[in-house]
Amino acid sequence: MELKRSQELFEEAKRYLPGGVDSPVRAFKAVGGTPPFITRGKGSRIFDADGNEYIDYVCSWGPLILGHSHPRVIDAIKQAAENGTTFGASTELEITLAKMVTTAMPSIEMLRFVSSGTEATMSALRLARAFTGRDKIIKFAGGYHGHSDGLLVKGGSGLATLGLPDSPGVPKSYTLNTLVAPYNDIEAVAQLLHKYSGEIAGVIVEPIAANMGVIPPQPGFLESLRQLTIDNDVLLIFDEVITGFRVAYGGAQSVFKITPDITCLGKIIGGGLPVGAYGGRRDIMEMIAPVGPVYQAGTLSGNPLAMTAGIETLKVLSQPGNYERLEKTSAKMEKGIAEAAVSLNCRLRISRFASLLTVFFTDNQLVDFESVSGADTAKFSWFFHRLLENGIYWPPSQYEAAFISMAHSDEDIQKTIEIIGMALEHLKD
Ligand code: KE4
Repeated sequence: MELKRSQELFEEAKRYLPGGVDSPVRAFKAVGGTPPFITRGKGSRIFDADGNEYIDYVCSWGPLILGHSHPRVIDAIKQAAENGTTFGASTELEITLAKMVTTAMPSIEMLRFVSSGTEATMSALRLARAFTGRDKIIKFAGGYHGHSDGLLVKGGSGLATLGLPDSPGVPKSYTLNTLVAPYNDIEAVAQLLHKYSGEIAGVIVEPIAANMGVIPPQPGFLESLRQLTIDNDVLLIFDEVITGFRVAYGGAQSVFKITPDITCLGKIIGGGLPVGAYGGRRDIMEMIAPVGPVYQAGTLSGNPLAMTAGIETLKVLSQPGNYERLEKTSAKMEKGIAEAAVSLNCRLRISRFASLLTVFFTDNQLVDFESVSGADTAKFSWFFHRLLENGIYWPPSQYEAAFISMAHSDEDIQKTIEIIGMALEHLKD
């Protein structure tokens, strides 16, 4: 796989951008090598500056559940752009997308659009603290909720990838109010709620963890979390930036039939353009300015192009049969990898929830960040590069999810399984 042009671009980019990237996980630091510079994407494929073609399982880290450059999304954006790109004033588009989101997720009676998942969770925490009058928040080790100061504690995603569970530059005082429990450990949450009774504003959780690799909730974990937060008068915040409209049209909350107090969204609702959102009970949301005293604002919040891309994406997604087809494709992928691993006597764990999937090079029971931290990241890096050089663009980190889209064909999946089988051939024990 020739990467000459990408290498040139990477070297030039490093002069202007830290690590040559605008988001750390793109730099391939954990897996080494040169990250391909992408020029275009179409359906399940992306193409790099050297003309190489890849089947893409990063899908921009989740937004592109329809695949790249879906014709309806592109046409809608083109038309909207003819009318202008941003007004700094309200548009009907925001109402249209808000209606679609609140219909899909009835726990969200009212919401505010922002421009990233980070803004969504940061604002949700401020709101929870204001609503309850309390300062402390519980998060889970390996949970990643964007890069706002108070949440950069035992974070997953790029923090775990780079071995930076916390980050310099975050004052100790900020993190004193961030309590951490192991994912799936309801007893630990109960102990924190007891120890800090009356001090905790909320619990923020990825209902299906996807930033330490994919770790589904153990049976009863989310239900117990909901009951504990009700019993302790603490808000439950579902971070559905990844799972929203991914695992079902109604998100994880519709799968587990749990009503959070606040939900954070991003990725898919922007259809590939920058969008985040936080929303929930009306009595909580009406604390947000200008109705209430909690301030939050954004120049490009509710951007007309981003709203248009999100609307078109949800219109396509809401058509019957889509999620059933995506489930079949994803199950075929999981089955193919599992069969290859067994036939090659390769010790690995495949963790999948709907179209989110991670191949872990460990045989630990995968329940929390500690259990995934023992995965063999050297094996993962080797696996990653064997796939990349054979035209499979897999997430460049053991602590990320692979995203399967509605654009991935049976042929794509079959080809991917064959190439994974070839890679595992060299990794068998
Ligand atoms: P953004 O600020 O990156 O739009 O969203 C932050 C965020 C919040 N909550 C969850 C559950 C998330 O997964 C994310 C961001 N996801 C990572 C991938 N695991 C984004 C990729 C990146 O950082 O480049």
